[in-house]
Amino acid sequence: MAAKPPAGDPIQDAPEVTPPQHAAAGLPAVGHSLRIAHQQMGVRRTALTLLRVNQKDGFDCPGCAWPEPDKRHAAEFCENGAKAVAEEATLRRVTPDFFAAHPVADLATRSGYWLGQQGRLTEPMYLSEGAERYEPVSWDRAFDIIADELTALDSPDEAVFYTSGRTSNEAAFLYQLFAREFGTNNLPDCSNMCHESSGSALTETLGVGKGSVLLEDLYKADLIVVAGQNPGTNHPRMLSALEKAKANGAKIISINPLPEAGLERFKNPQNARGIAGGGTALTDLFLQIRIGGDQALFRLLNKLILETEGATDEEFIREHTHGFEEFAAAARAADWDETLRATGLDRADIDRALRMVLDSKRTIVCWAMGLTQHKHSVPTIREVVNFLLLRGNIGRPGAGVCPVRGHSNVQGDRTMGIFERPAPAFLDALEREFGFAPPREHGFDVVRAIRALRDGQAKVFFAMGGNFVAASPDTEVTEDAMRTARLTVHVSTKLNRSHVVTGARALILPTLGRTERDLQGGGPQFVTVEDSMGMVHASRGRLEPASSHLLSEPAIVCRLARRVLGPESHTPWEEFEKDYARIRDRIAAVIPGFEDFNNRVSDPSGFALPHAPRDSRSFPTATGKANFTAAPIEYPKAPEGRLLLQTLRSHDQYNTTIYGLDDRYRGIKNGRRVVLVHPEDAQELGLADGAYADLVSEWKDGTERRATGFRVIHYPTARGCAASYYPETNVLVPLDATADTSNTPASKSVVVRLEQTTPA
Ligand SMILES: Nc1nc2c(c(=O)[nH]1)N[C@H]1C(S)=C(S)[C@@H](COP(=O)(O)OP(=O)(O)OC[C@H]3O[C@@H](n4cnc5c(=O)[nH]c(N)nc54)[C@H](O)[C@@H]3O)O[C@H]1N2
Ligand SMILES: Nc1nc2c(c(=O)[nH]1)N[C@H]1C(S)=C(S)[C@@H](COP(=O)(O)OP(=O)(O)OC[C@H]3O[C@@H](n4cnc5c(=O)[nH]c(N)nc54)[C@H](O)[C@@H]3O)O[C@H]1N2
Ligand code: SF4
Ligand SMILES: [Mo]
Repeated sequence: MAAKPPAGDPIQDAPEVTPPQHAAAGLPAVGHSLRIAHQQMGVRRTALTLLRVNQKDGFDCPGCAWPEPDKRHAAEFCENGAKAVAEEATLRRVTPDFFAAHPVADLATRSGYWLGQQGRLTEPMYLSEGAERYEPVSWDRAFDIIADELTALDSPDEAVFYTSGRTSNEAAFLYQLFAREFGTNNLPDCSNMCHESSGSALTETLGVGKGSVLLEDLYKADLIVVAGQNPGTNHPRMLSALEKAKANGAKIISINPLPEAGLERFKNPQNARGIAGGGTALTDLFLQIRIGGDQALFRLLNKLILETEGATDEEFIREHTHGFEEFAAAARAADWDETLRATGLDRADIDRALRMVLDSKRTIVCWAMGLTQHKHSVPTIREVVNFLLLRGNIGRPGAGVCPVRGHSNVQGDRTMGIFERPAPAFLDALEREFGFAPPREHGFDVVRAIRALRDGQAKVFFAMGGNFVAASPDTEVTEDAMRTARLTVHVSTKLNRSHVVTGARALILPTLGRTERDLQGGGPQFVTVEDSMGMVHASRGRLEPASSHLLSEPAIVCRLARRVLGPESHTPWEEFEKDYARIRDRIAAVIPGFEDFNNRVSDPSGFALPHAPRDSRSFPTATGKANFTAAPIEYPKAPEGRLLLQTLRSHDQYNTTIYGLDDRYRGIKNGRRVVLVHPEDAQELGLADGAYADLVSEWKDGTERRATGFRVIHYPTARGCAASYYPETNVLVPLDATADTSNTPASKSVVVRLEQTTPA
């Protein structure tokens, strides 16, 4: 198995390297984002659009799920938010002429970057069986084609309905309702590849699979631990929150194999100190951990807390928790030597961290993909929970768990029922409200959906957004699996790889983006989203839609449902399409926390969803308490001569959407096929800075996977570790390499060997 850069692509990957930076944002960031925006949408549209991002009467930034502060700046967006908006509000168009000029076989040789650069999709397109090109198709005919394939299935469980995380609450609610009325819980989503490990660990230990802190809590914390997250790139406005927390006296520990510029120092473009001065140093203590060493680190810290007189919150533990004794026994057995091996840290660093932990009365732990995408991610996050429970850091101001979400509405989609393993109470509520019997059997998550396609158990693949084949692991296996489908359908804004690796027949259904006006029979509509901290608010697009042929996501689901389900469905799909307030009425009736939804969402600041551990220190778990847990310590080990590779994001991409070929903070320009290796590891492997190598992943069943032609960059990562960009390296992640319990692909700890080659 080998993956090369696509042939025939005019975009050349030729990495240039300068030293990594030590600070994020500031004026260059704003200048850079405006340049990208101007290229895509011109000066006037740029100004009009960017002024509306995250404003109370504007649209929710499609960039990430970081919450907006209540007092908003006129320019309440960050560099990467501006890029996300420009990507969507671009004036470039992909028309039927484009598809006439480019057979699918040609498009399949293009890079994801090139495909995305072609612009917005404008008309529904159909690839009929055996055809070489997509051709325009009417919406009615498109729904007929889908209905024909769906009704021909032997069982509704042969269909898979994927969701990416930009879909609004309204569209997501309708989509899961449609899938369940059709008869399946096959509702995998990007969360399966993202924060599923957080959801699994938090549901089991705290009873709610979401973060327990609000923005104000960050401002009140004494200590904020940022583990496995690169906010300078992926949640840029989190840096403003960290800056404010520091001004209020907080200390910050960052735990990361890479020294990420944004966590070192922040030059806030929105204040004088950031513009003229040196900015704010954010991190007080940097723990440069080996990949996958976090569980061992938190376990040892827990042991040290237990060994410190008076350091635990005994009353909280007694009143609110379960399983303390068993956990404490495991923690006391934690071993210094093993911890130092697992983490690569030295004793002095851990002692320093302990002092900061003990000095803090209010501690928050924030994390993202560096904690969730390993085989042992669920026990790792459970150990973080143990760490917080020990000192009573759950359910009080300035303290708690803060899994920082990715896609702008990924958390909301879950709340709306996009989940392959829905809770019985949720299904009961659907049944009561809509008068049908929803399927009770669990459906496929992402990895199981790929296996089901591969093995012929799934035949229709429908995606509400996203780029399934590029985002999923084991690219070649996934692409082959997709090709076995009878029909693949993508509701999309932009062209991507998933449109060119298709089933026997394929449809592209173009849809409105966040920035665009959504006019329906009942007048102008808005949608709602939920951010990473459980705040729900409205989002209203204002731009003229990219094409007059676009349908909104709710409209697509409503028309599809009417066509597929016919008169047997008693759901008022037509009414829902006309007036989204009617959808919100039903959400209010089904989902706890949304009572009086239409009324409450008219408050421009939105409203907070209830969170029992945060609000009242009550824990809806099986034991009725917060659960301490005790799992064996695990950490990934690479055999002699091998490295642990993490697959991560550059500064110029949004998941599989590539904005450009630079990774400014890491000092890399004009190329993405790079692998960052510690200079001493590189030396031991005989790889000079600038050498070229293939990355070969070695899986325990003896299979190998290869990605070719990477430039080796000597870089100050932790020893024994390497880093390279996703999605180019997804080919290296075996489909079976997943996290225990959550089944999330373990894309942050891939064992690789580097084979030197000559440059292409
Ligand atoms: N601009 C931009 N914004 C985005 C996205 C984007 O692609 N571009 N994607 C969005 C999405 S969907 C998500 S989920 C988030 C992702 O946000 P992040 O999780 O910040 O994204 P990654 O680039 O995967 O970075 C993982 C970080 O974890 C570190 N890390 C890797 N392995 C380990 C480990 O074992 N332990 C520790 N302690 N650290 C480790 C890496 O060095 C890196 O700093 O961002 C969202 N926001
Ligand atoms: N190796 C490796 N793999 C990973 C990760 C990793 O760190 N390493 N990260 C994982 C994570 S955290 C995630 S979240 C997944 C992401 O997986 P996905 O969410 O499937 O991928 P995206 O790249 O975000 O999807 C981009 C596409 O979404 C479409 N789109 C954009 N906006 C809209 C919209 O408003 N509506 C609709 N209908 N479509 C829209 C566009 O057509 C665009 O091409 O990837 C995962 N895969
Ligand atoms: S932090 Fe995230 S939501 Fe906020 S402006 Fe930046 S990309 Fe958009
Ligand atoms: Mo994500």
